[in-house]
Amino acid sequence: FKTQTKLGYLLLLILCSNFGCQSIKDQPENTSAFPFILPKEKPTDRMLSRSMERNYSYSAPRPEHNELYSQFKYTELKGFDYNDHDGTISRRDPSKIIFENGQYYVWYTKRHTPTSPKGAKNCNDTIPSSDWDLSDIWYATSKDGFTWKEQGVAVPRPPKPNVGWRSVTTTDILKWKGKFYLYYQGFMEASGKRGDDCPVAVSYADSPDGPWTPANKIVIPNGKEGEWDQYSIHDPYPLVYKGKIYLYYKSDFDGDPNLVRMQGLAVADDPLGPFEKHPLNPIITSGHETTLFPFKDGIAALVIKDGNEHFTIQYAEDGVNFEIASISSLMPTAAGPYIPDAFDSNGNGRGITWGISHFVNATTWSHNHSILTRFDCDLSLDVDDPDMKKTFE
Ligand code: AAL
Repeated sequence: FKTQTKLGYLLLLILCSNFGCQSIKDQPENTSAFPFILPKEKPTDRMLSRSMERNYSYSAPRPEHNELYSQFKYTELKGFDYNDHDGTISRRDPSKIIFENGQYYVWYTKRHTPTSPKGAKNCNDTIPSSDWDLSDIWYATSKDGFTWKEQGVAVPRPPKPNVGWRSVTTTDILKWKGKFYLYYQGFMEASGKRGDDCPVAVSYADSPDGPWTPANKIVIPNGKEGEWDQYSIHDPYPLVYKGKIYLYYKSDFDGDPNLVRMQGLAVADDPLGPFEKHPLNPIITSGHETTLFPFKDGIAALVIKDGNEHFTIQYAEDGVNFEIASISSLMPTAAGPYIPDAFDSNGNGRGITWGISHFVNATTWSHNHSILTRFDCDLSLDVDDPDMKKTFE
């Protein structure tokens, strides 16, 4: 036994000297204090702490000089009525914003029910279980992005047993070859009764004002049994990238004790499918709702709310392999940015400066409703004074 223990220690020593301690051992000996001006290039003549190593992996030493860093400013929107915020009207999960016919367009989940949500046990055909139960997809237009006019329903819940008969929610817009496509979650059961295990459906139109024709089929199916996205495909979010439709979505490992939310990608040549799920899925390990935009020749993502990398802004030069570009705070929930080049696919993404997100009033079930709000940020390459804009002082 003793010989075995000694051998064990010896092995550990060899392993440690070869692997564990290697990076420190191989570093240069210089341990003198850093000079008073932060070196622009990563020093090679001295030892670096892990944190200093990492600091040289960001694009700038100060976050506000990093083009993918921003703070976020919020402004109340004009034009939406909320019934004195009694919980009977809710608007949430806005789409990205597009500019057509001289005005901005946004689509969103709207619930207008006789009562506020009462939970899965107390819901029925008219009483909602959750904030997004018994909802339809509505749209609004604006000339300035602050005052909006609600235009009406774009995609109503279809009759049973079509996809989404219980609720249609969480939509996003694609423009492809002159036509418009709205992707959305189609609930076949109340939220809270595993109705949230829903797939994605699509409707299409020749104009952003509709009329919208439902394809009446599942366009992004849940994963097969045992796959990470077997339970749900949420927050469908299409962009056009490299001449194809890149549709990002959220799903979750059915974790114990909680769901572990991550994001996947499905790619298609035709808006009605078939969509091919990316072999590297999940491609973002954090976040909740999806918010992405073309940036330079890649794709940037606002990663918010859930996961080890929540409240970061990330970048993938191939739209797939995301890295943390910056860490932020008070980021917009369920953000739908105005993306002028969302469907251009020209390898020259310009970024974003504003959009619409939601705030949830969830202090009690009975008053659970959400409101849409405007956010402003500086994630645009067209605003290039690094000392301006990044902080809203
Ligand atoms: C959201 C989204 C999806 C979920 C629910 C409604 O913010 O992630 O839409 O299903 O919550």
